[in-house]
Amino acid sequence: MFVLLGWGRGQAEPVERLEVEVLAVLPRAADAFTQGLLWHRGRLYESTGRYGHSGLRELDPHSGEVRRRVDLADGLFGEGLALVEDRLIQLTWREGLALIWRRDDFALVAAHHYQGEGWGLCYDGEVLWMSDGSASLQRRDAGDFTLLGRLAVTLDGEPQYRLNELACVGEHVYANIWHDHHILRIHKASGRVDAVIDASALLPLSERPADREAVLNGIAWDPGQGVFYLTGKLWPRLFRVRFVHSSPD
Ligand SMILES: [Ca+2]
Repeated sequence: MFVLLGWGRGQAEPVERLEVEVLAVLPRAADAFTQGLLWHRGRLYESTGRYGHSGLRELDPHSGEVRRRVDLADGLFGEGLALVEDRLIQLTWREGLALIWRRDDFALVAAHHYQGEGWGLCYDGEVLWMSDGSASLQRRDAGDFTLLGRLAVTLDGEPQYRLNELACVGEHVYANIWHDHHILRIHKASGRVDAVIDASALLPLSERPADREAVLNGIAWDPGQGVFYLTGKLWPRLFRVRFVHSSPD
């Protein structure tokens, strides 16, 4: 009996506790209310939010400089961003519109409609993963944006709410949490969080904007270098980082 109980407990693999190793600190435009961030072939693409300030930008990941930008109509609040082939897909918060942009020239070529709120988005090469502020991720068709299913996200069996900006990396979806300094590594097959990354050390308090919504948001993966880019809403800095095991005290 005791053996069986012990065996049962032993099946739950421990959740890894990771922290952020900063490789580079980059300046960037502090007017960006970042809602989506992705890396592609030496460029960063960013979706910014807030009504009247939303847009799509291309940044140089070395200088932080804005290379291209296009503004959204005042009635649209930009959210998560993903790249499918040569199309950037940009969510909107409460407008139910996924805007399809041609990456080459930032021409708006189409839009898909969806129900509910749009928060984060990433593409894993097969399907899109989308967050909506709840404790589950939506799986959507990369072609026509049809909802394919939902994945409940749990940490030690508990639902994890307010999943926000996303990055698809192999078998995982990384999600930063709204108004929190943690990033979750979510196993796509099970929804189980198998690592928690503490990103609290990123931006010194002295550099934090006064705006209470200026929270950690924005995670992009560069597969060539094996590094992540992180930022926050209205933050004056971008960070090139790795996730590493916490150093023992
Ligand atoms: Ca992202």
